[in-house]
Amino acid sequence: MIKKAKKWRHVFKLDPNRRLSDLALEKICQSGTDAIIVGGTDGITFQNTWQLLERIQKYQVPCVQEISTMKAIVPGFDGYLIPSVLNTDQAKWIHGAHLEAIRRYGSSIPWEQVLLLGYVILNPEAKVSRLTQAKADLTEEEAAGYADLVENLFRWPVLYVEYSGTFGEEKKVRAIRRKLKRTRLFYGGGITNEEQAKTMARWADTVVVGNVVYTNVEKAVQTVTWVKETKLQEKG
Ligand code: 1GP
Repeated sequence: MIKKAKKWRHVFKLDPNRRLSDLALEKICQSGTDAIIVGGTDGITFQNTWQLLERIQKYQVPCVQEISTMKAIVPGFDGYLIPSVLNTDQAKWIHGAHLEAIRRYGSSIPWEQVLLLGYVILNPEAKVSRLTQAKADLTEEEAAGYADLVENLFRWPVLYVEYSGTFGEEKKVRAIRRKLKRTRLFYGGGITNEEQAKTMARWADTVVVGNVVYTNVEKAVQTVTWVKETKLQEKG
């Protein structure tokens, strides 16, 4: 299942720690998005993650968990996304927590269902930025350096440009995109209207939409069409 992530064009990210009505959830699940990511930065528990998964499982849409804390890993998702934050000095967020999980769960980890995401956080105000002590204030060249790191040195499958909560700078996203050939680019952050959705859909293979689900679900649903009707720029 997680191999299908290579084809995702649009995904929603739902936060188990935020309320969403049944009707809104139905609209999101039936929007035509390629997948739902369940995850968030704070207040994530086994229970709220489990409850959200159960509600989403009534629908056909694939549903994966983005793991942010070991305590809330829930079996039953179609796949698991494992973030590794690259622009931090805190080893915990790069690979420390990951090693701890491997030590604890070792042989029972379903590796074929796991996808690694190399995170570059570019919004200094985002909660995730403060939590991971990310050096988010990067120049265009510095940001592009991370793209080289992920594409050419690490050869990781995905680079996730995270602007969580604010719309990103197109120039930086474009500079990152230009370095990537095999690595897939995920973009997330601040998409609330057509222009924003289309701008980032030109550069990012996969566009992640989160917050607007909770503030304007109709707009959120429209982002699926806006992203999918936008032509992705050629790579490299
Ligand atoms: C958050 O990248 C996602 O992790 C989406 O960002 O919530 O700002 O849409 P928004």
